Amino acid sequence: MAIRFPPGFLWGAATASYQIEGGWRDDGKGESIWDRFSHTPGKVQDGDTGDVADDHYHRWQSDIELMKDLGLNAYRFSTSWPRVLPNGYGKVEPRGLDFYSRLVDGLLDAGVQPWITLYHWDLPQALEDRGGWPSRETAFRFAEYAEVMARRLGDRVKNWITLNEPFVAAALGYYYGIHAPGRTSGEDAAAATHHLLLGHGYAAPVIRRDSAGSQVGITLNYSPMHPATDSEEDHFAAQIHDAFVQRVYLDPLAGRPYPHEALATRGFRMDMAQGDDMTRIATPIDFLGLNNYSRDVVAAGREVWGEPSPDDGVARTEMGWEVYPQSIYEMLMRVAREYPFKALYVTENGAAFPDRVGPDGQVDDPRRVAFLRDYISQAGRALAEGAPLKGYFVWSLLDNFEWAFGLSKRFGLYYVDYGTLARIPKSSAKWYRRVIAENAVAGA
Ligand code: IFM
Repeated sequence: MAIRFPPGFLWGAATASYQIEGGWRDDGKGESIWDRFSHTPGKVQDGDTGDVADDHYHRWQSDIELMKDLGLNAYRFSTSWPRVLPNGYGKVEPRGLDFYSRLVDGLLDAGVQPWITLYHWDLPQALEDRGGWPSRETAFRFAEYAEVMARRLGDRVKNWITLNEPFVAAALGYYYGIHAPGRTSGEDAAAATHHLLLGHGYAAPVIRRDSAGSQVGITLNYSPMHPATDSEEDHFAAQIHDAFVQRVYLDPLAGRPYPHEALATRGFRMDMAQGDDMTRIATPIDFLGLNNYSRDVVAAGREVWGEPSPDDGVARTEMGWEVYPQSIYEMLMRVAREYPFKALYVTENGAAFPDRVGPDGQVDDPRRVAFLRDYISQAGRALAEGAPLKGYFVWSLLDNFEWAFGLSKRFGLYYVDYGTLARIPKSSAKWYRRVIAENAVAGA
């Protein structure tokens, strides 16, 4: 049975600056924490870097053609802060800003709505050197950067996302140390969490002021937390993990306090708020973006990011993440039920599989087609049951630099040959083109 979506439902695809642009030193761009991290031996698989990545910085025009071929309504991309402000603040690099301005014009000419994410993890290294996100100053620098972007692009860009997955930026970057800048301090991670949210709170009204009529939101990662067994301990562990990964963002954005008690069980103290910080953080947003890939199965004492996946015969993607389509439904229903956000967008959903170019030069990826079909169907189910879901973005348009995994994981609708940088549409691209054209997804 086909699941139909309402007229005007937004179909998109997403990318991020460091993951696709390359051109890491072009046109006056400053160093980002990911440039520094990926150039540090041992940090990224196979020593890969984003120096070239998909070379989108030079191939953006032909990449827009790919979007046109798909019939995308919207393209979510991030802007690189150090490309525009090489020192993180102060002097603007006009060539960096011009790049994004040309990209936006190209998208609009192609009939594709630009959706900008201002921070997708590539902090200027100069700001990390001054303390990074654990420093309160970074929140104010972020708002200044948002102002530069909104002033230049706000006449044409009407959809803005302040931050992508602040949990990942704070926890993986400052606590687990497996992402840039590679720090491992609970205190720093807690401070980074607060200052990321504060940066969002200061930036959102600035964007609204300088981009008339725009919609402003923030994107969080979300995995339903399921207890591994029915034991009380596992139920408790799942609740704590939910607070640690999700509620620590959702609650203050909705005007509630941080989930202090739950965080304290893991030794986290969120006591760095000053003055009207919590009111700032709760500044009204027009939509909430949610990224979903799977659920987490949480057992007491094992609620650690990056645990090896149990060898339990469950279908998994190449990331080791369980294929669990209902997770997107559970996420949308829970957020719709418990939080007051008026509009929800799935701003990322997708899967990595070990795609290969066949002898006929084609890339057939039936597992990704099945994955997307089943997840999108579950999103449609949530919408039919009342979740205010307005749109959906596939992660990702192109295979790209998957952070600590380097170029080894392929999430794209388009395959990228990293030797020639040629793009090849996978079967999933052709399948998604039909979904967009029909505004419907055919059942299994
Ligand atoms: O590639 C990332 C993206 O940058 C943020 N969300 C998850 C994706 C897959 O890991």
